[in-house]
Amino acid sequence: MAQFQEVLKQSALHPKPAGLVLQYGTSGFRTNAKQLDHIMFRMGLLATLRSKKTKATIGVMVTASHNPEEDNGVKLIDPMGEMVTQDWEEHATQLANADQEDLLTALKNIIEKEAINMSQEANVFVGKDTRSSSASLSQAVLDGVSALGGHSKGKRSGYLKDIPYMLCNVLGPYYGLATVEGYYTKFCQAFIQLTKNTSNRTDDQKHLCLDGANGIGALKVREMESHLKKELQISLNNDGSKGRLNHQCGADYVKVQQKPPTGIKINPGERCCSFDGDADRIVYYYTDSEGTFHLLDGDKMATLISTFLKELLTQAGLDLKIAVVQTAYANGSSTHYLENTMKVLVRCTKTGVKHLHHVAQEFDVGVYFEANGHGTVLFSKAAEEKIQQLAEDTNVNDKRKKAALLLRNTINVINQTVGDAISDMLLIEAILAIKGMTIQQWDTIYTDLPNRQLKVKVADRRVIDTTDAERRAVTPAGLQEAIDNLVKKYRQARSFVRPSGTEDVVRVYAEADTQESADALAHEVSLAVY
Ligand code: NG1
Ligand code: ZN
Repeated sequence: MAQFQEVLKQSALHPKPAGLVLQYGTSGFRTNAKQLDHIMFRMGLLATLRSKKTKATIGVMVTASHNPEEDNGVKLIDPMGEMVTQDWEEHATQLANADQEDLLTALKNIIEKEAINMSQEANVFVGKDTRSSSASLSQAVLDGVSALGGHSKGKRSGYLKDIPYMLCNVLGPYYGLATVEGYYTKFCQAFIQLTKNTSNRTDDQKHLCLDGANGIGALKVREMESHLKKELQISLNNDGSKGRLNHQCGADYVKVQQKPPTGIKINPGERCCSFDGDADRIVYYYTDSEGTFHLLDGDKMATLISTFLKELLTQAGLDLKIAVVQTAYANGSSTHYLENTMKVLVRCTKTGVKHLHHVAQEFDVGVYFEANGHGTVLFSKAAEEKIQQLAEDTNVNDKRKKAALLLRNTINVINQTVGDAISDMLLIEAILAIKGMTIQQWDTIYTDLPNRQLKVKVADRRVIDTTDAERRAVTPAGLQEAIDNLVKKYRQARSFVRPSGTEDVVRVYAEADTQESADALAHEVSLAVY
């Protein structure tokens, strides 16, 4: 077929380096940008097939999130903003690793296995972050799409040049609003509605210090600012005009280093937050009058949000099941507080937002966050309908009505398709405004247990297999027993190990009653991993 001839011709311009093997992991393909040209072309091909199969638009995001500037990556997004299924992750790995001369065979295998009708039209939406390699790599995706006769959506021969990948998030439920303007309007209007009668909010609370990690989120916040009508005044640092992406800044740096981004002057008590490079993670922080740094991570956000929603559901008299979904990395104090003080159902699942998203879908209201600041809230269709009905009901008392209206606007400020730092920021800002709460007051809801995360390089990280949402190691034999014995030596201690899904390392996590104990336990456990 002529189509396949074109694939052959184009693929010669995007050759695969001999011997290179890459795996489609938690975050798609991610490695040094120099190794990714053929992968991008092939993911353009695969996205076109996926679009033909689903008869819907597929998103391709070119980004390596919080990784350094020299890396890049790519992941495919299904029509509702979700990650592609396991089967298609395997197709991606196979297509990526096929030798140049076997590419057509690998492609035809997928077409056959998935019974794809090749005459079906295909649409692919390509987005990219601000890395210097992203322009040519996203062009390689587009070459793949056009080689198989797919259409790519957007401006200028279909290339969404300056629209960030995060807009792929609005491809799904908010399809009608899948433009930059639509995105700003929807979220900012909801924010303004939520904060408009907040008598407890001081002018000070309208000010927020933001570290944009020199990434795409910074550019978008600049464009969005006017829509906020001064209801939120953002002083934007690391806006991409000088510094390098994620370099000594950004959510990952702040979380892992437990310190503010380099070069930003923070006044004591000032409320600050950092996005990661592709703006799907956010963490908050402040320094106190003694200069001590305080981090408010994904667990603190999940706690604030779920407490707020639970209170509103109670006030509205709505019997909806709410749960918080966490991973093994959630601080033990947050889980304890949610279960014992807030009496909220908590579920623990494997690392990676797709797992959290999946579990959150089981509830009327599912709040999910990874400790690193990646998360959102999901509302079931039935829950949204009940809230909507109550908000429109003229026969309910003022208290219930007010709660229902707040819930409705809260739904509108949330990007339910996937974690989105801008929407999460507006949600947190709105809750703090409504509660008249300072960042210090939010921080003292519970006190984090001191913790430490380490990376260990091993010959083959896959020898470690885990169970119980990654909290226990099944193999190699004896490892879990060794960890259990080490944990017994410390108070309020917990530790686990798991192979990373995005880096060639084993991650060690430990928490205990003091920082010294957490550090010592993490160190001892990492020695047991060797
Ligand atoms: P791995 O490398 O599997 O630990 C990391 C993060 C995840 C998730 C993914 C995708 C930690 C401990 N792990 O996964 O939470 O965000 O990257 O970016 O933060
Ligand atoms: Zn990210």
